[in-house]
Amino acid sequence: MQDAILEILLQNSGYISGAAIGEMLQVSRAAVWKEIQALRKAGYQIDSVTNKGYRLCSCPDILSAAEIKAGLSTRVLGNTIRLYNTTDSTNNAAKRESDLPDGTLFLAEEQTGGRGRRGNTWESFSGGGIWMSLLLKPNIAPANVAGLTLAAGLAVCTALNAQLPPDKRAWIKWPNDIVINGKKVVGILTELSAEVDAVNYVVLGIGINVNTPPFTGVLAAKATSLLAETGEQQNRVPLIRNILSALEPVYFAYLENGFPALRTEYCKNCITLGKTVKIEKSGESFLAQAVDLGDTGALVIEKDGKQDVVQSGEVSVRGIYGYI
Ligand code: BT5
Repeated sequence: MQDAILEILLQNSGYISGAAIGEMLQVSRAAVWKEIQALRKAGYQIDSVTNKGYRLCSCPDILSAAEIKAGLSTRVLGNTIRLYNTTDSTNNAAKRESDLPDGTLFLAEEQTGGRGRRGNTWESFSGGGIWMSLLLKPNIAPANVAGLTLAAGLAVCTALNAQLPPDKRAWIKWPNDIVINGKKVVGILTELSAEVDAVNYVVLGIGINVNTPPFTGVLAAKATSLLAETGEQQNRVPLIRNILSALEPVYFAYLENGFPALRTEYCKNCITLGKTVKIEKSGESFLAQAVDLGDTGALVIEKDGKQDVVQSGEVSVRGIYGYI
């Protein structure tokens, strides 16, 4: 009921009486008052005036499905939302509930077993981060699923740049990281369940360090947060909405026309191109020039005057002097 009351308050810019809310939800005014108290306790500022009722003044930076949905203009992404205080990994949660509809969004305040690619761990502090996964049911060949990581990277980069100051521009480090000032702020993990020639579902996991505490140890040199880069707490709910809104057209464009539909925009935002990179492939590592992206989103590299292509799933790319 708390979510339903919040939804009503979010839809009303002015005051709405306890009686009117009670009527909408078929509960007593006293029950409404109790839930309003609980919302206040959770950090929502709700003004109340005799004879006028309640008005929502501000929301705390806690994730709320009702708040995300209130200003969401997407057709598919985020239509259903599952929000956890704690879960092992939102990617795992999506797999456990893979019968939910296409576009279902899974979110958690904390992940106890956040995962990166190939068995890597993903630090997922409690509160302050966006740990989200989208359950997708695209009608594409399994071989084309890897490109969804690139589509997600482009959308997240666009959404971040819309709210970051120009001197803190976000860039895509091919294939699946977003970096600011040379440090990783976003990681993307795409997982697939498929038959030989058909996709059952895809889980697109996105981790964003928003207001997370400073990194220590080895991560301090290569990871950062939006808070650390801008010096300001960022509100996560509008950012989640902006990511979903940026992702949906990019996702549909990719489904229809593949990576060529995104290539120009992706290249504009990709910091890897033009750099000398260290490619780590099957236990071997070598230096090469990153020159272009092919029609499937594979990285075109040049080594000893010869061009070659590396696929996102098979390599790690590092800068020669640091993370990028
Ligand atoms: C990734 O893997 O970057 C994919 C991360 C995906 C995380 C999301 S959160 C929601 C969903 N649920 C999950 O369980 N996962 C997804 P990879 O390219 O393998 O990078 C992992 C490496 O990044 C680690 O080995 C660390 O070096 C570094 N790392 C770990 N935690 C980090 C963090 N919070 N911020 C920046 N770098 C981190």
